[in-house]
Amino acid sequence: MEEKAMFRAVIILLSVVFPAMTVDHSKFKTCDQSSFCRRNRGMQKGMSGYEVIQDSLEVTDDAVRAMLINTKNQVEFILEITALDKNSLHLVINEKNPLHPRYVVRDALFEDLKTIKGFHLESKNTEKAVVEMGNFHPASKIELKFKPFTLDLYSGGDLVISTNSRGLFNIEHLREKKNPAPAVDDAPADSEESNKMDSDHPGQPDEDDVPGMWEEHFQSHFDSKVRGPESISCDFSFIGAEEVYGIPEHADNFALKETKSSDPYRLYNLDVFEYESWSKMALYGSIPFVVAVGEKRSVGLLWLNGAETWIDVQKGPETAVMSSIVNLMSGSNRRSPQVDTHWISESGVIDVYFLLGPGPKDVMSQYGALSGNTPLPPHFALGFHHSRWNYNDENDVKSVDSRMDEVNFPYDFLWLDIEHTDGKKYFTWDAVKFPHPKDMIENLVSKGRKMVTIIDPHIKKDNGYFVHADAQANDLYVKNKDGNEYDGWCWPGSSGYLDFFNPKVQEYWSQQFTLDKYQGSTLDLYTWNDMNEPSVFNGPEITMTKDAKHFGGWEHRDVHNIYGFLHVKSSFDGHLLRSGGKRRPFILTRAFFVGSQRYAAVWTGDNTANWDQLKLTIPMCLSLSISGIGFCGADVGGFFQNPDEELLIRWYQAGAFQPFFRVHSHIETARREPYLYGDETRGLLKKAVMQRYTFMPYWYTLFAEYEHTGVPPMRPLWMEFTADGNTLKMDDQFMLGSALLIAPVLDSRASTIDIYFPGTDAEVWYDIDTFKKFAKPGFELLGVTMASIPVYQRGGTIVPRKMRARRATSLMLNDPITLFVALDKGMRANGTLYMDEGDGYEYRNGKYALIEFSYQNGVLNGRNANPSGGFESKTWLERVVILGMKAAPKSASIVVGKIEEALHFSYDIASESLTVRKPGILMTTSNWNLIIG
Ligand code: NBV
Repeated sequence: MEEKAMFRAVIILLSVVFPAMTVDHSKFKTCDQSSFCRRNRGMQKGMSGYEVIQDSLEVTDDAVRAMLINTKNQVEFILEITALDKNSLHLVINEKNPLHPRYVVRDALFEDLKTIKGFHLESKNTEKAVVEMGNFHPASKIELKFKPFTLDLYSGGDLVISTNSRGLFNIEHLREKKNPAPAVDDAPADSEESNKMDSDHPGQPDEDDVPGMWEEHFQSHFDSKVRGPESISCDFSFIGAEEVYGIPEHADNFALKETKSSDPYRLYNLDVFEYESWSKMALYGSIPFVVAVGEKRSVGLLWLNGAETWIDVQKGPETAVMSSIVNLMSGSNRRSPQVDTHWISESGVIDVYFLLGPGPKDVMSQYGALSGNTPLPPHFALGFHHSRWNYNDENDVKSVDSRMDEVNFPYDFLWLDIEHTDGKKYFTWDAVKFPHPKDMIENLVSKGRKMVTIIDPHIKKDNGYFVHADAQANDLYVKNKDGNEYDGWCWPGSSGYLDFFNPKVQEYWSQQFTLDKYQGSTLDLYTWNDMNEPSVFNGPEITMTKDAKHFGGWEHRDVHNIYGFLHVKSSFDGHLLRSGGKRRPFILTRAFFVGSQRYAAVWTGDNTANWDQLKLTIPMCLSLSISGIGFCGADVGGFFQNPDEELLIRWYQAGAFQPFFRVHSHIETARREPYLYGDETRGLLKKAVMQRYTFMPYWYTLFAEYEHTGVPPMRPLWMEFTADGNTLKMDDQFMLGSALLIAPVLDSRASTIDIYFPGTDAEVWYDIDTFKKFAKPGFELLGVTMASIPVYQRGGTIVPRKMRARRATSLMLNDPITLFVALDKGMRANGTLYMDEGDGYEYRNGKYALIEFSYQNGVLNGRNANPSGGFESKTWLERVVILGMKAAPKSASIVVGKIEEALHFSYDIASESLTVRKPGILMTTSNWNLIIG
């Protein structure tokens, strides 16, 4: 088919698949339409009937082991608990003698997980065993109750997580199909009947003949479940928790809502067209991880499973049961808060990590230790990106680039969407539109900029396409249930899907990025992995059929949520391969799973240009951030539809303070490059981007710290102000590191904004533009104009910035620094600045500078904490601005060793700010003092 005709066909197909240009709910399953969810959600409390076989209990220095039995059918299970460094426990429960092996997630977690010893049996009677974990801080205890099986975790004497206390634990053991065939879930497609599907009689999980167990229909799609039922489920209660957060990706509030009168939250990587605001529907990625936050402590729970998963959340009445026990034990009358969760997955084993905190930042570093931290991105990736579907040809690219320069609008990356390829064959270029890709890229690079091309995982079944030919010759495609090549419909038409579960495929894919293979590419061309849920236009729920087969014989059902993870892992490896490990990869992905942060940044997919979806950028990115994926962002301006100028300005302003900052939009939207707007609007857009650029040293320092600590740059307020309960439900403000409070304007025609200053009376905040001081915690109604980006620096912090305007961040690497020293009420402040070459891995050999700043008693000290690292930089200290200075000083001087030099300064009484000019020292100077006399 000719390309234009093909494109029209795809659009027609899409309009059939998605008729009303809004989410067509009938295309996506509810819990009731997913037989395993229906079965498990239908369980009544206390029904599960699993017991610990007392004599089987074995406690050694390094593990707790026991056998469980399902008393209803006598099937046995093995339970094992081990401990990981940094206060984490690992619980695995698997069938003792499964008919076939059950899928255990590999790859997702960090390779070097270290278990630690220290279990000790404290006591055992006929009801329970108590095991101490002395090596945890605070000391922890495990209480294993026998009948029914319950696992309670205590930390520092408090019950913090209870497993199966509501009796919803269940593992459907693998079994032979009975003869005659059990009832088939064969309600007619699309009928009301099919939507009801026995919801009045959900059936009990240990019965063998429940509809939907052995095969299932959804619309015109048939799922042959040759292995029959194999779902797992378990309840976990978080005692003392006020709120629970995480399990991205949903376009919903940050604090998880109760699901009593709705469907559970769903984790199933899906390409949802025009996704709705404030919805629990599954979106492109899945991280089955929650953080439970309470007044006293925070804990985390990772349910490591790559299959379709549903999670119920409940607070309130259930609380009474557990809290009354706790209160009885503690003698307290106060009802302690509690959040109950119920997790249901279609297959796999119970594979759970409990992260015992006790603080939210501890949970972040525990999760980072488990799933890996985000590696420091190349410096320029933190700049401003401009994209659209599509820039049409090389002339278009050239013109966009030069028109940005004509109006002096800074940017770092230009992106090319699917139309740049030869007929949607990735790793190729349209020969007419992009005949000289290397020259095109070089032209951008000469301005200090970079380029990205999109590389999707579906492969056009075209015999002339080398990837397809290689895939067929080397057996690299996913198979259907009969063992033939799986065929799905995507952008190129009939497509094969590479089986990234096959190590051979991972290797093959990586090799395609090498410069000799990817013709027209250079080391300055980066990668965007889209459609990797995987998106299959004619598949059930727009994705791959669950009975498709992967390497090792696993069904797609077992691994669906991991597919995109392995796609980006292979792309990341490809980037490393092409540069011989010398340059840092930069990849953007839409689908994700536990650990994707090790390889890629994530954006929130195809949002829409409206105010709700601007608001959603904050909770969606916070959910990703606390689930390991701190390098996140949303399409600025909205992907679908055209934002008016006000919305676009506000979106730039919010996006400028979110980690991944990219404008992107649908092929049918009007162009929105900043030079197309009048002076006023363009000026405001530019101001937002310039603000971003001035904070580059701070962003880069935050990302450098992130690689080590796992604490994300974009943070919920409660991560910094744990004791402030008012922050728990906050969706419209966030912290950038521990120094900046960001409260973007998110409402149309706003003339005021109600800002919440968190913490106690001890805090003081400074407006970063006017230096106005706010010294009282609580809400404050402040006036805003279209130019306002409400950002406040916390007293007690020092933030490094670069105040000179440049057309790209790569040109700013050696620019001088301005330090903003925001004094706390005790007239003190601290901060850091991390610097390295901006790319490559020499920093891992120590070639970096880490400057630690502290201000007290009128002296600002700077010291390079890594003076022997060998990192040289031309960056010098241009200015120091001290906020909260009550009176003008008499003198200012800089002292290095024995040399003291007087400096010019000016004091502004209205804003109580002191500006000291040109201290002039190199930032890498090992030790210096700036003395305010
Ligand atoms: O490749 C085209 C688009 C892309 O622009 C967008 O960012 C992705 O999320 N892609 C989805 C496919 C089609 C969307 C309707």
